[in-house]
Amino acid sequence: MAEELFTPHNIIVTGGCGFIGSNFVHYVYNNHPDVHVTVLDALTYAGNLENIRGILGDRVEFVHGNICDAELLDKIVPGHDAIVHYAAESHNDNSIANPEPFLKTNVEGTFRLLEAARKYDVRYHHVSTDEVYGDLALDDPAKFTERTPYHPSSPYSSTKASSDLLVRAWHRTFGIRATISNCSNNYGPFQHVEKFIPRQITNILEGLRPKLYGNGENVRDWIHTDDHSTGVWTILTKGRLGETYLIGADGERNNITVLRDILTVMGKSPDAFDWVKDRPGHDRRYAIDSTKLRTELGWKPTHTDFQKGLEQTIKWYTDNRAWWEPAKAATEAKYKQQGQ
Ligand code: NAD
Ligand code: TDX
Repeated sequence: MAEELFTPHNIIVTGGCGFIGSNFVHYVYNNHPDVHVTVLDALTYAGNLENIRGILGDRVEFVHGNICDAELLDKIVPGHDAIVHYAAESHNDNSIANPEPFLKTNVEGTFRLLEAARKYDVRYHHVSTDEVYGDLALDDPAKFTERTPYHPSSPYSSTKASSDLLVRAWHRTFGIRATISNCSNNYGPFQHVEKFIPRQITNILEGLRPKLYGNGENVRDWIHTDDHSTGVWTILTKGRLGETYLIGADGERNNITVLRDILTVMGKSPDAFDWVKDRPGHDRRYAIDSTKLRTELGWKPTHTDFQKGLEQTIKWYTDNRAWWEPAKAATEAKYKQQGQ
């Protein structure tokens, strides 16, 4: 296993009140007690301070602000030794309905952070997605690797691809100490009810029927968010500067299989769902080959029992209605308008 090349003490986590960012903050809090975390989050519709409230204190501090705010970055970045950048507009359907915030946050926001990392010589890790590679055919044995050409399909994935390219240019031209990770679909606690798995679970809990896009055959490569956290930590501390690493846990499943699993675990008929309008430009299949991260840096996922992870996630949403109920009605109203 590669030696730690970088020992962070005082990191900024952008988007640390969102789904994956807040799970990462919990991971650092629980596993790296010598590390102080400053969460920088604008608390958009997707951010929720409740996700980290229980660990706020000496080791986890919260700053309410926007990553596009250069003056704010000038105030908070000095004194930190790394930025781990999770903040984003993250939902494909929203990017189709209204792309502009995606350009602002994902492209301009990344630019501002890169400039701050350059000015204050701070290590920078960029959290990105496998969607930058576009999609694969359902019957193609191939998976994405770090060498797959960029070919994004949606406004969301094209802004994430743009941000990755900015990071590469800032590393090469200005020498900023940067790494990039591209991860597959995450699931677990604190995921917004707009996303596939939480939407279906909370629909069932509310007495609504789950909604499946298109023919349900689209494949996603599921990874538990805790495995994403260890992947990012491994790259932050051991990754080679300027490199990209793919994070994935060999979790390919089509949507209809996942939906039927959810229905079955929740005691419903596996056919008790509605077929709805497909997503425009809907990517068919994502699949990650994470050999580089595994062999070069010695990472491996540990939450690979998808059935068990799904059952735990269903239990989490069942036990935490107060967390998701405030967002549910507005989310479903938006989907209804879109015919989904
Ligand atoms: P999320 O939508 O749940 O959370 C995004 C967070 O960023 C929220 O807390 C929000 O308030 C904050 N934010 C948004 N705009 C901001 C701004 N301008 N300034 C400061 N904060 C802002 O997203 P997520 O699903 O947790 O995704 C986190 C990151 O991981 C994103 O960069 C996403 O592209 C990437 N990613 C997600 C997945 C997935 O399956 N969800 C997979 C691979 C990569
Ligand atoms: O109600 C639904 N019904 C449905 O069939 C929803 C919300 C989704 N779907 C389908 C669309 C996708 O094929 O389920 C699949 C997963 O959808 P999302 O949860 O919206 O995720 P996806 O578009 O795959 O993108 C996610 O993974 C990659 C994250 O939202 C991105 O931030 C990440 O980069």
